[in-house]
Amino acid sequence: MSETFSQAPVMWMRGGTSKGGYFLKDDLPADPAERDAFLLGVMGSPDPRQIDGMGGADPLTSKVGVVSKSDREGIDVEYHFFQVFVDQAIVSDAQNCGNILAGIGPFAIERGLVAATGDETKVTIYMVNTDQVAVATVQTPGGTVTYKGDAKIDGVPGSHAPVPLEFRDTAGSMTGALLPTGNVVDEVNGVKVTLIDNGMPCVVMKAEDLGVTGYEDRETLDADSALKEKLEAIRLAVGERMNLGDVKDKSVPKMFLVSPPKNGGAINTRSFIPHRAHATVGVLAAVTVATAALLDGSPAAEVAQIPDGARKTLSVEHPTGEMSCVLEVNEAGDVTSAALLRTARKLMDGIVYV
Ligand code: NQM
Repeated sequence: MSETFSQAPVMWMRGGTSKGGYFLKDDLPADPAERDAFLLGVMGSPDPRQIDGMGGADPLTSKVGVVSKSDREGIDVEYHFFQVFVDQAIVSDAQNCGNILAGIGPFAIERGLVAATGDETKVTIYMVNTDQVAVATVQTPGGTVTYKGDAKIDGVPGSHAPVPLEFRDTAGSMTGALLPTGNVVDEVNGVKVTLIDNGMPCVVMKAEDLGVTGYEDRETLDADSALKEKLEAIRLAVGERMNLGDVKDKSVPKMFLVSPPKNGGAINTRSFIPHRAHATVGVLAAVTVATAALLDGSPAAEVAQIPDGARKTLSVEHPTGEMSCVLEVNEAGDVTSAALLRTARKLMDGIVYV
């Protein structure tokens, strides 16, 4: 831990179904090693309970967004996401996070990096992790960010101001190609998988091929060590093939078990991020699994119900509800854009100490 860097201004926010610290880049050490040591101290990692820090003892609440003004043309701010591991001394930017992204627009306006433009303010965000762009629409009645509103998302109690997110050209975000092996289906350890990245590197397979139904709750899946061993063996085997290198200490690829929808949606999911079962589903991960469901012959397509039309709303079912992804599909069948509804909420604004 750095002797010199021991405190920083931070806003703690819920972004979608995740929660974490939002920092201005200038408020953190420029040196990556010093920054990572500080962030570990902020969260209280490594420790399964994160008792000496702000982390919530769950990968979904041990997240950091670092924001700065951008000089790039047409871009307002830059967002660098960091996953602070709970029980290992690892801070990784080898993945993006679409849930924490939901708080970036409000944070940028609150910190004065972007001026509110009326009752709604569009914030164009360059996502450093994946070299891609997202547009968030923030409610700013009277020129001030509001978190109050009628929008509901599954996995978060109550209703809040809507923060619609739009993504374009997310294919190959970390792996260089939508299908990094060039195949819709690969076989790994006897299991048919789709290795795919439309914003988040994911391994998509049928739940039944792993010996589960895919309708288990998070706790049941988290307690299934035999399942987790099989998933980790597949994950480690595909890292290089997905152009992600050795993924032992990385939080990607995410592991998806899919099964037929049960509640009128397009597909049912249980995901692992990558070791704990997700309480809901990641944003870019949902876009990626929905994209997999559009690929003829894929395990996801075998179980999915796909709506007609070039603009498709695919409801991705998860352990506590669903997430609707609106996908635009071109004549070749490629997904050209994705839009989702999220909400966010400022929880506190102050100084964090390590
Ligand atoms: O896929 C969790 C989350 C995520 C990621 C994770 C996410 C995304 O739900 O864009 O949002 O995969 O670790 O916050």
